[in-house]
Amino acid sequence: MSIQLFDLTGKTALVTGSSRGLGRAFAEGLAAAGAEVILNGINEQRLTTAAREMSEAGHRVQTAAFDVTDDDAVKEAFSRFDEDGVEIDIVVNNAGIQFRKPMLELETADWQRVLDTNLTSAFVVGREAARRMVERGQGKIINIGSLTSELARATVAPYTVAKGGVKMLTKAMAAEWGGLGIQANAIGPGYMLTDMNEALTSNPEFDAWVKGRTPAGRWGKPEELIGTVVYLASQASDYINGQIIYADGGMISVL
Ligand code: GCO
Repeated sequence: MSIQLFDLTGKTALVTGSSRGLGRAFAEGLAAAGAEVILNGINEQRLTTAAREMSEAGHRVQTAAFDVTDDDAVKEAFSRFDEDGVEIDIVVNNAGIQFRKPMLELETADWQRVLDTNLTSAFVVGREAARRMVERGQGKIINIGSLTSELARATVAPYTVAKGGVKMLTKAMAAEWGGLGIQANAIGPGYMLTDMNEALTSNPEFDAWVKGRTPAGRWGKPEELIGTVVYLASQASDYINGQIIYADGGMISVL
């Protein structure tokens, strides 16, 4: 047994939605483990800044701006990777949005937008990546679930449905691609300190609820997900397939 099991030198990882938040932490973790990282997002300026900061920190990083909810844009991005000889070994389907509204007031278009961004994108990007991975007989797909992959919370129905779907998409990928050399697994983060959760972290009642409800007694920091993403991206997890690992300070295990 050696720590080299976790070494990602020579691998290329695409992380969707990675100019900030959890995606950025995933990208930095994979880069620190040796991977060349492709940052993705739709805001070119934010991507360029993130890429510059990561390069200055000594990481190998590129950017690919495309909209993960646009089927054609995803296909074009992968065609460009093909033309440039870029082979994606690891995909982290991280791109996601939140929209908090009680269902009785929720418009169908907002429901759809959340499903497109948080669930369908993982299928579309995963499919394009897997089409190439099966030719090489190897690849790692890491989908980002949530505590809401298992449990509902009022006001976030479409997110909950999308993240429940991400869990089952992960199993579907394992079922179809496991025999072709691909491992598809998911990470289910707990309540994390990110921009997306700003409305929650700044709400004293919600903050107290999270701290009281989580055995760890605190929110998670994005960098605390790095060990899990590196594990799932590496040879160390070659016989793990279709799993969702909750990195949540123990929240999902207790009432
Ligand atoms: C929410 C949050 C979610 C949680 C996540 C915990 O409104 O519920 O924005 O993103 O942080 O569900 O896993």
